[in-house]
Amino acid sequence: MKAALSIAVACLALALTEGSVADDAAGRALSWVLERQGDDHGWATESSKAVIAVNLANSTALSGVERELTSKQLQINFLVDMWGFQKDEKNWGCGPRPSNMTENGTTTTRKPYYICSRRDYPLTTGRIAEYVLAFVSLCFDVRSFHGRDMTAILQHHPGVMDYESAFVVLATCAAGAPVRRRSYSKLMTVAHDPNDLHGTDTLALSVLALRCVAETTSRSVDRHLSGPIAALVTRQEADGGFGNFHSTLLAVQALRLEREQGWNESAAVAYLLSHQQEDGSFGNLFDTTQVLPVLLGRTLLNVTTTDCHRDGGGAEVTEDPPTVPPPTTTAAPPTLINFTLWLWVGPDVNKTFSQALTIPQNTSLFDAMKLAAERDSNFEFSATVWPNGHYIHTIGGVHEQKVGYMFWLLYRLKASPNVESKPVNTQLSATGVDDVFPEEGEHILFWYKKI
Ligand code: B12
Repeated sequence: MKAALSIAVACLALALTEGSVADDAAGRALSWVLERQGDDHGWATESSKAVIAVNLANSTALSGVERELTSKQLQINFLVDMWGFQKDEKNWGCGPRPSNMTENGTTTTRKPYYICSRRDYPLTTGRIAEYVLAFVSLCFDVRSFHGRDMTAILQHHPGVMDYESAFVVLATCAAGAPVRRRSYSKLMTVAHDPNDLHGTDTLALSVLALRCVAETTSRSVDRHLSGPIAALVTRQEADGGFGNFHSTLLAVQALRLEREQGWNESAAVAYLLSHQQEDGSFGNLFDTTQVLPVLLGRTLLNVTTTDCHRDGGGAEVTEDPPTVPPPTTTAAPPTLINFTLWLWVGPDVNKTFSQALTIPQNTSLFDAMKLAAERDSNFEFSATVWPNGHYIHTIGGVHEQKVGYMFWLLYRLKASPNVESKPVNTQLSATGVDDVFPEEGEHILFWYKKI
């Protein structure tokens, strides 16, 4: 009995320690996010993500005038997005445009090797859903927003990707609007058989969305959740994560909400915490805003429980910004590495192109692709700029087709790709072109295929 008691006390102490470590980590992450708020009181393209994160982390962090100004800026962002207003390009971090070059008295227009524009940061269904969640977290009536019902806009654009469909159900439900039976029935199928690519993310978000529907719309949905939850549990890996950082933070939210026992929560939280940097961030605003609420035990569904009426409480924010070590500079000449960039077009690989490239070590794939595009027009590409970096939608004139589920997918391979034994999902890169740094002898493949 005594032994059992001391084990229980030890467990409680461990849980409290784990809790306070996560709280401390969240406090530092919150300070980091708040420090990045712009003079216009927004966070540029990441405003809705940041508003959701800050409101879920600490309902008084945005209070009084600060809260009013942040809400105003978010409304402006949304309305500007809705009206397709062309904002000043330099605010959107875009790359080179076609430029005029004069040589020996002759002016030629230099073709851009890649293009991105404000128009290329489209207001997708997922982003509208994210705006809805942000406004709900600020206690706006999204069903009567400047004369429009934002949830009706969502229901009319349910999204093509399964992840988007889950986001639409989640946001509509969180906004207290009726969710169509057709929409959540589709999710029940998705949750039982998620597509392999990004399957964990889609599964976890579907569980969150269906939980909301079960609580508000149809109790019968409850009995369809046990299969997907069990499937999610099996995706936890030895390192505590669920494949990668993003999948893990979604899986943790879903399993916590379900009060599921059969998984190792501490290991999952430790996995997330291992990604925290010295400055309190998790590398960038995208990742930091996504993980912040999770460290405090919140889920996206908590947007409905923020305390919108408590004013003037003052932000409980750590004031001292952590010191960032100055970057070290090395004068040594860069080490060069050789790798091969491959393009495969079509599920049956109707066309292939390859190019051997020599680049300084630690050059991003994005920069290497610009070099490849300058040398060979088959490698010219266009990218959109999302909060998490560049997303490649077109290469060599071949555009992605959302409706046909044809996309450019990125693989990292140890040897040349072989049409007889095509690459598999485990060889997909876990990050996009900005965060892939080709290594000596590597083969990197962009394959245009159906997912
Ligand atoms: C749907 C989706 C896709 C679709 C995109 C379809 C489309 N054109 O809209 C498909 C299946 C094609 C796809 C492809 C890839 N994806 Co993806 N995708 C997602 C997913 C499941 C949902 C995104 C979403 O709708 N979010 C909601 C909206 C509101 O947020 P958003 O930021 O505005 O979302 C947009 C961007 O995220 C963009 N997008 C989607 N994938 C990627 C990947 C990168 C690197 C970038 C910069 C942008 C981007 O499309 C979204 C809008 O449709 C997320 C999962 C997640 N947890 O976020 C992964 C995710 C964003 N994808 C990821 C990855 C790694 C990829 C690939 C690199 C995989 C690969 N090896 O090929 C490729 C991109 C290659 C390329 N061409 O540049 C990672 C990004 C990791 C990171 N460090 O940033 C995520 C987080 C999945 C994960 N758990 O790891 N993806």
